[in-house]
Amino acid sequence: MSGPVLTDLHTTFNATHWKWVYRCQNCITWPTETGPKSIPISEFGVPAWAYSSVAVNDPTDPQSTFNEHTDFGFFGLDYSLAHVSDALYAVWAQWWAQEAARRHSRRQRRPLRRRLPSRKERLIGLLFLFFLLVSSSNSNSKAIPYDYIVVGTGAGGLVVADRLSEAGKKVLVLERGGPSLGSTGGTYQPAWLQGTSLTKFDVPGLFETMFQDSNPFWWCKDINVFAGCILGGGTAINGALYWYPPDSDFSVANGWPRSWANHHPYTAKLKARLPATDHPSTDGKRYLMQVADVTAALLNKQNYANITINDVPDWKDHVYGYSAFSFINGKRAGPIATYYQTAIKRPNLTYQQYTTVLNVVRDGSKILGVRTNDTSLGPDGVIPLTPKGRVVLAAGAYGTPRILFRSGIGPTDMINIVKNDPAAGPALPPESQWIDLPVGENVSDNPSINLVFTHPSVDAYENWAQVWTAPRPADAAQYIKDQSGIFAHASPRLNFWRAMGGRDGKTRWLQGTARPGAASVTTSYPYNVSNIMTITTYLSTGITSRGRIGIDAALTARPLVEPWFTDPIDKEVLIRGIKDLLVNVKDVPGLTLITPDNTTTIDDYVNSYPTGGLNSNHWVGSCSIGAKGSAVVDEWTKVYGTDNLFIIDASIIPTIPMGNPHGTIMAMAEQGVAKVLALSGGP
Ligand code: 6FA
Repeated sequence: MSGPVLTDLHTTFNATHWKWVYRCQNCITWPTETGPKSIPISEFGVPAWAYSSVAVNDPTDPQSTFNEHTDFGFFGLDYSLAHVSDALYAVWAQWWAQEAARRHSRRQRRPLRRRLPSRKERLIGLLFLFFLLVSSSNSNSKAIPYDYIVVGTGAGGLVVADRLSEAGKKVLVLERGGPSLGSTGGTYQPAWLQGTSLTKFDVPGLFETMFQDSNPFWWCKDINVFAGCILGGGTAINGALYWYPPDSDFSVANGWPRSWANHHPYTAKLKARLPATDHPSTDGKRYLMQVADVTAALLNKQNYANITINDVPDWKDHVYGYSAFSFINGKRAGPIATYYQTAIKRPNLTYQQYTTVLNVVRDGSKILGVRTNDTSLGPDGVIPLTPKGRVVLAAGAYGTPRILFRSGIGPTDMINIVKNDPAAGPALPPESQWIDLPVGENVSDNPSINLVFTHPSVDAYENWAQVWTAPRPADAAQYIKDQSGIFAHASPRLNFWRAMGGRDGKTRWLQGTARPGAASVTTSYPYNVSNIMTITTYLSTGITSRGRIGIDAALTARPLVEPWFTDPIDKEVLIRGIKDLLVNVKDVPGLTLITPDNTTTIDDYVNSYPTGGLNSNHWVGSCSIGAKGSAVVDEWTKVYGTDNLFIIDASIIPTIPMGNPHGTIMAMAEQGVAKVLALSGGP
């Protein structure tokens, strides 16, 4: 046998679910253009699922063509738990085959009758119930109350935790993931870093391996887009492109209350704690810069100005500059190496990792505490607030809405999904206390399109495929020695922006990011893989498309309406921006566009781009700030209809910021936490 062999064993379905048990032989390894690929059968892996509701073009033909899937996602699976001996497996497979035959013949003979449980089965059931009762009554009943409970340690949560504890409040910080940087107790590192305290999360040059690892424990497995579930959230695993916010990021025109417009004092606080760098290597030099030179040559033909981008955050039309990062001393820093480090040292702050908040516990509008998955922290996992205490949710654009739905806050259709869940439903407040708010609506993310080029000067750095297992020895040694060299950069090398008018009279900004390597190449051209580079073009501030996120029956957080190109004018503008950019490719000697190639027009390329590929992981807006009736939080970041529940994370940002957002989120958090502290009635 060589190819896969599928044996149908058992199929069941009801009104909502469909289950197919089958045996798949020869399915662990399969050939690809770059050599065989395998399922990591002894480790943790991230399989994908996909479906289409459109039939194949000719159901009678096994070779039939079919449309690409309508949706897809990822989920985590520990394959190592699924091992049995060959002999046991053979027995199991044979049993299922016989059972399938028996069911088939039974169904032919008589109507289905339910078998009553035997005496022994009833006894086991009772014992199980007894065990559940005993184990729940064993939970710790000495829960400690806190002034502030902060949920999540991403770009928003760490700033909030630091400033609240600095103000002397008694703070509990809850994070569902574990440590990331070496300085926080993280230990996950490639063999070449053994003997150092540097982890995957510390080393900027390992950024691309976040997407190539067989043990990606940092991704949230119950969110079907990329999201970091680890100390630092997205800032532990992202590309760390870091932009000081322009005024437009907090403008009334972009949906902010007027009281937020003067962001400068808060942005200044952020800059003082975490200055940006566009030369992250500790020796002050820039490395692997061919892509920057080639892209600059292209943009120079179009009258772009070469600037230090963070020196003039408001200048975003026809400018380019070196990529700027939130790295310090050649290592990932962001809020983890800064705000977290000061917060964790304060005796009035308690940090609890590997703890998931399921819902807030409330009596009508008053929040009494949070319910977690850890029953050692309090009865039924509940941690209370002090009498005037407050909860600040900072669980991210997907994590925060889910906590709200599970607390009876949001659209009724989402809360009803929770109600039907056997574990989460009973924790909901009575229906009379549900709070109807547009949680999950008004969501945006930059639509992004990759353009792949080759240029003879470009060093694609083996497309980052070797940096984990077999880095170039001199580069690895240089980085270990003093955190200088190529490994001190994440992959981007140059960024640019321009403003563009749309036929609706609105201005939209186009951002570009250039880097060595490519996520995928589709071309009819012969090309030299060691010379590939990518320019990602995104549409940012000004986009009018909006989507909706929510939860499904498994309580997985996911897009319900994808937010890219719901307004066709966004797509028109991005296509025009790409065409403008490409006009001068022929004027840069040696530069060749290979994806799309000359068999595909730009319009076709964008129109047929896989929707998942448009995702930039820059989600905002799911709990927007704004006026009562159309928003989720007020100008103090307090959730409407509650007395003491606040949100400070990407979800409250009403429109997509100008650049990759973690700088704007941290500046927002500086201002948000100042407002929370200033609002009377708190502890
Ligand atoms: N932003 C940038 O500015 N520059 C970039 O280069 C950049 N790149 C990426 C990127 O490459 C990827 C793959 C991703 C996923 C994002 C990128 N972003 C980039 C976006 C940026 O990281 C996010 O916008 C930013 O981190 C969002 O900050 P928030 O504070 O809103 O949310 P986080 O997701 O960072 O943190 C949420 C935290 O809550 C996590 O630590 C999570 O574990 C925790 N949490 C969630 N639910 C929880 C629960 N129920 N209980 C306890 N903890 C929970």
